[in-house]
Amino acid sequence: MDSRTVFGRLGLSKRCPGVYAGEWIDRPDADTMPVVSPIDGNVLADVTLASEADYEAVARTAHETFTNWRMVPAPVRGRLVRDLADAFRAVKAELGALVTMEMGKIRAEGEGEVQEVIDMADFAVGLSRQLYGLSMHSERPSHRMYEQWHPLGVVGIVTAFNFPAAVWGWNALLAAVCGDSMIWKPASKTPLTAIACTRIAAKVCAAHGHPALMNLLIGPGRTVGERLINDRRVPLVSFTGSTPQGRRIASSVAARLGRTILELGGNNAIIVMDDADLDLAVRAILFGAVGTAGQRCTSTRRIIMHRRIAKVLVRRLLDAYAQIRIGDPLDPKTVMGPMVDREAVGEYVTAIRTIREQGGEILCGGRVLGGRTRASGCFVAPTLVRAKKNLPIMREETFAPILYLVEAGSLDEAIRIQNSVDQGLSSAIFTRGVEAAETFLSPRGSDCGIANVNIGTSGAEIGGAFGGEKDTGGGREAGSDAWKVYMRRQTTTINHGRDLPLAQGIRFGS
Ligand code: UN1
Repeated sequence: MDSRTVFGRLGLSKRCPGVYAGEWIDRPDADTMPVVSPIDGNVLADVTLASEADYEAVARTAHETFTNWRMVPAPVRGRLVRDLADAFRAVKAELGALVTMEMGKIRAEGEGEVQEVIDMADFAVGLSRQLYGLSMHSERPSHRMYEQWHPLGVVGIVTAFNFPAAVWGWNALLAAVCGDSMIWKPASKTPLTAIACTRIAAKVCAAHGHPALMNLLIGPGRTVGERLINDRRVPLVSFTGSTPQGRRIASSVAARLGRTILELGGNNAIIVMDDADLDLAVRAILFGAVGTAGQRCTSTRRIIMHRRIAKVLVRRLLDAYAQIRIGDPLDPKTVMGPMVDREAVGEYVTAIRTIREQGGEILCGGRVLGGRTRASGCFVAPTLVRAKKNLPIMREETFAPILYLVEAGSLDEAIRIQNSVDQGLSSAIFTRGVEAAETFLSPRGSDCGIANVNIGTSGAEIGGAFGGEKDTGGGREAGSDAWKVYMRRQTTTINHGRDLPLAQGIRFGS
């Protein structure tokens, strides 16, 4: 599929407005930004950027829409989301290809990401009839007590380049059934996917009479991002990105007593025990470490291998790494495409230098891949690093296909190493033994938000709550009861008697 077809099917042009507030805002004097494909370095389109005045227009419109949308019954809100699911189904291949062209993940993963939006929409439709509150027994006679969940307000959704559609879907589709309107500020590295998703959403929302439900704001974090974070009309900010940025956003939003959902850095490890099925483990490690060119929050960054199988596992990983097909991510045979841009490649290069300085042994990879077909300069070799001891750099999340291999002599030691980093997103163990598996899942096991057995660290389904502990920020998105953060809880007590008994048996006055 070429970019012409994709642009045509998704309604994109060479100049795309980057602001949507119930209608597309395109001022002729707006600043523009080129979107460069990491595949070949070609400019895909120019995108116009929001000014601070545009922010105000978006925020005002989103808030107005909220005041109407909150009064629509939740199951009726679900119908809009059901139509959204169908609209995304209809362009799954094209939107998946756009993700590939814009940020470089392979076609299968690009389409998988769109599927994640569709799955999330299906989940949200069901949820629209299940926004349950509890009812309690009142201690007072002729009293009824229960809780209900009301829409919250305008939700700010700030997303990263690596999942340019799915993470918006996690938030937007829950927010929509919960009765919230929203403002999406996508990463400036992936504005086209955001524009395409918003175009799809806008059409459906308009058909349901709420054109400004899902708004878009592409612009610099310094100006429009800051406005969003500090805006009291936005009671919830959902942020996906780095830990330092998340820390800053959290403190700004907390200062005005707003809520945040933070999905920040990961530093995910797989423990491979001596009784593991190594076929499974190698396949999971490959997908986790090399998938999306190591640029998922859930990417596998560390392998903690039991000393008894270390030698054979390393040999098998070296064999597997030698066969990874790196190249054009639009080619179905490719397993790893480019990194998102040259800046990301720069970080990879710096990390490789640091690894060498700290005494890590590069077993394979460790270099930028040149050549005529790789003119964009964004292709790198996936890298295996043997670390005799914990290198300081292993504490950091380097967003690149670099995998550290360390040994452990026991399960306890492996868990200690696994938990020794600041981040706490995803984790996994490969073992056939119930004792090791259950210990890993027990309170003294993995300290992460996600803990898997005989499954890698990445590729979670939407049905579970997604997120992590410690420096990962503590937020939860997508499935389970993640919806509750998008609503406000109201506890209600109704007196249907003729008396006014007080709680705690207090007698007041006569
Ligand atoms: C992310 O990297 O920010 O579990 C999200 C996964 C995907 C989502 C990753 N479903 O790998």
